[in-house]
Amino acid sequence: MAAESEKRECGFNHTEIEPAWQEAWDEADVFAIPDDAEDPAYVLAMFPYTSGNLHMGHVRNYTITDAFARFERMRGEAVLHPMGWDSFGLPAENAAEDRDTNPRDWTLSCMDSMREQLTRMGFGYDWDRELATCDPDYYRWNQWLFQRFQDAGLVERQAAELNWCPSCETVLADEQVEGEDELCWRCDTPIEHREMDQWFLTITDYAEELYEALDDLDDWPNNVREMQRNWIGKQEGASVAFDISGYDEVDIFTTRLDTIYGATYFSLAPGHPVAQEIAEDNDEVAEYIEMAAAADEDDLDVTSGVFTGEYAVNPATGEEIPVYVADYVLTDIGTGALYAVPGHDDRDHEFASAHDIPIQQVVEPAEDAEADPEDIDVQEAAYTEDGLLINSGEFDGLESEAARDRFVSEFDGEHRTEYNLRDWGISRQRYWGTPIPMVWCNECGAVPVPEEDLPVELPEFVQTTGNPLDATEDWKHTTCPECGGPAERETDTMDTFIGSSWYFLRYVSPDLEDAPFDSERASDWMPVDQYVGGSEHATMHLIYARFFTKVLDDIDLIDGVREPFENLTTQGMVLGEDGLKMSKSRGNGVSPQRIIDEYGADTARLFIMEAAQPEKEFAWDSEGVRSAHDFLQSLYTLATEYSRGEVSTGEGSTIADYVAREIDATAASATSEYEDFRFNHALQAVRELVSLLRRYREVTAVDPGTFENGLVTATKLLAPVAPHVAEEIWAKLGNDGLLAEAGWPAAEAPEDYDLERRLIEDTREDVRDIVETVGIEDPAEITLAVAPAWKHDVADVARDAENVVPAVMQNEDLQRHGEDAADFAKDLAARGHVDQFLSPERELATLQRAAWLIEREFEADVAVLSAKDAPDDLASKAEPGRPAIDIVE
Ligand code: ANZ
Ligand code: ZN
Repeated sequence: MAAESEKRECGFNHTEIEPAWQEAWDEADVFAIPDDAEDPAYVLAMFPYTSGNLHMGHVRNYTITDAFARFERMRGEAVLHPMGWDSFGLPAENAAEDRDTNPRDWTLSCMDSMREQLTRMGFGYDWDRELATCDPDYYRWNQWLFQRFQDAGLVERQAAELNWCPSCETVLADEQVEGEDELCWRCDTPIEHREMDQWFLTITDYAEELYEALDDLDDWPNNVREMQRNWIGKQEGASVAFDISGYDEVDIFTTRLDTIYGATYFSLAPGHPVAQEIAEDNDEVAEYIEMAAAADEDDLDVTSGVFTGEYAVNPATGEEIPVYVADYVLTDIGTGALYAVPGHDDRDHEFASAHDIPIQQVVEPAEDAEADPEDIDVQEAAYTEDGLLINSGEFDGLESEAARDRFVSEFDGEHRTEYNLRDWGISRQRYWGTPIPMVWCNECGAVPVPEEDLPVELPEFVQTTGNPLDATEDWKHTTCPECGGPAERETDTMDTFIGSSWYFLRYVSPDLEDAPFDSERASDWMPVDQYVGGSEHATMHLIYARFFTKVLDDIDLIDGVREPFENLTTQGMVLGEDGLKMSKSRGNGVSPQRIIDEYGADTARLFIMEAAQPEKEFAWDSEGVRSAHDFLQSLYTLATEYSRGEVSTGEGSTIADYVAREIDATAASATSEYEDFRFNHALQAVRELVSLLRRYREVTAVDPGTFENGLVTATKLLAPVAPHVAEEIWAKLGNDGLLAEAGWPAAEAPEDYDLERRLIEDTREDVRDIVETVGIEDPAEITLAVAPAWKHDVADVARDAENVVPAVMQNEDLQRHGEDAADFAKDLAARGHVDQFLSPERELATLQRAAWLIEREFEADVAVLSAKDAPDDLASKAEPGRPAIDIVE
């Protein structure tokens, strides 16, 4: 009992200190940034979807940005660290139905509870800049920007396949189609696929820049850049015209023009105009096209297709090859037509095998290729590598690459670049989103809602089988802004990704009423310096935001900012204690709430940051959580005892000098680790410093200046990660003002301090080795002797010499040491490499400062001597970086 209450008395109580410091920060407005700040450090976490609950992934994400923002702030930077809500989307409509409320009220209550949870974690945001995408003051700018994109020619109507419920007579979002059988979520009727016109942003206009600029995003993870490259899918190839008698010439797109001699059939996409034309007189083809249009993407395999009875002329061979219509050829890729080479393409091979089409080899492995030409049998499988041409007339022997170039002119083709990237369909047939600001008029067509009528606000929510906007008659019926006649509002809303494509700009001027953001300030404050979020956003969100930024720059809303995020960190997952992904069904989730209640936010933050570097995943570990908690308590206790005068103080000493140097070195290394986002390394250094202070206090009366500096430094270095307890200690040590606003420790390590550390470590290791191998039970006296200056001189000469021994022997100063110098030179030469060493004076001083560590470890007296003060036979064994060691029992 006594021990327990003693602990209470010394420890901190997180349930008291955490809310108190949160309030203090709030009152002092620590995290607000003035509008006139110049180019602040912009530290941003991907804003959360308003689910109502903070999970561990959020906690990790927001701990990382908060720690970095606090670090930058303590270093004297102006810091923009805002928070907001990605608050549109279908889940709110479902929740509204389940709970008999409406999406708005539901979403607002989720925001309230999440805000509260974020605050309890001690995250420091400039809440004056809070935004929510479902707020009309925000989404009016989605609408306004949509119209600016229209002005810039970046908005199009295009046909797209939608889910249609014939019973509810409504379009359904993908999420409203349930199960393998694709049933309507409301009435369980099997849905149909219908082509309908939708709103698109023509992001493909930016495909080339989005692709090429990835090369310059040096501070993005490579895997994210690679995922974006794949998503954009740039392919350099060629197009060539083929004749089909009785029809227009058909252009094909290919990346393998070198294989043209091997084309054994020709294939059109079902949507290709020539396929449609053929279908007019060919029932079989017509039926196939209809079937393909109705089928679901995954229903048809590669072999699905139909022979048209027509033939195309291969311009290389003059031969006629059969024309097929096949579903694996996509209408909107390339030209929607291709010549097929079953010998060298897997899909063509499968199709040809199924339709008994000949397979012809036209490329064989080159000499340096892995495959042996003898082993290639294209009847069995396609050979898809480059190589040397065969069966290609006068071009046999040509390399694939050269052939691709040559054939462009040979067969009247054109170089052509294609992208897999499609235009961005932004129409959603649901309620909880930004209304697309258009009106449909029978006379005038699609008419933009005039700027002064923005925002087009969402009407009250109603429960219906389809889209609530369609069912709200008085909202839907309006007049045409152009002719004043009766008209209907567009009832589609925007993809929620629109809202997250520019929110980082709104934070710059969140209350601005006449523009989405202050252009001048945004141009100064952007790009975001550090963006942190989940890797699931590697493609969509992070491509859309890049696209928006480029467009906004092109339409002069920002100036010279073409990329939104300079540094990107994608944080790894937090796994359950069992090493598996946290999930409800597994029951291995850890609730942030519970951890905060039990241990406090600081402990959760510290554990998470120590567990791994941000990019890596890690498993939850209760032991690690307790260790983090114990560490915080122990630092707090040490500081408390010191502040109460319970730590005995005395004069400065060599020990104090050692500790002082370690403090500086720790501050320096932790600072550079913070800069590099290696928080776990920084925290490891802090733990070591605190453990050193504890040992210091145990061996001697401490020098108060040094000891207090150590406590303050450790506390400051810890403050970004465990800010509440750090404030508490800071106050305990008698400091005024908030630590969150205090300066970062000066961070100059003593010069070549790593050499000092290595010398000390190596020496301790050597002593341990000797004690062990010689079997010394109880060492009484340990003598260390530093090498004489001439040995250092030999090492210096040897380090730069090509021929070590002659170089040393020709040195006049070293000649005095004759044989000895020559022997040592030979030794060094044999090692092939000479390290950097401290001077003999510095070695002596370093070891003297560290002697207490050895004394403590071996409970023996330690003497550190210069070469001339040491017995000759001992000193002669010393080398630079390796003092001689004598141990007496
Ligand atoms: C002839 C050829 C020979 C091709 C060969 C490939 C290998 P990847 O595969 O990503 O490089 N293609 C062209 N238009 C298409 C369409 N609308 N739908 C489906 N496929 C289409 O993409 C380029 C290749 O995809 C092109 O090069 C073309 O087939 C096919 F040994 O042409 B290739
Ligand atoms: Zn009209």
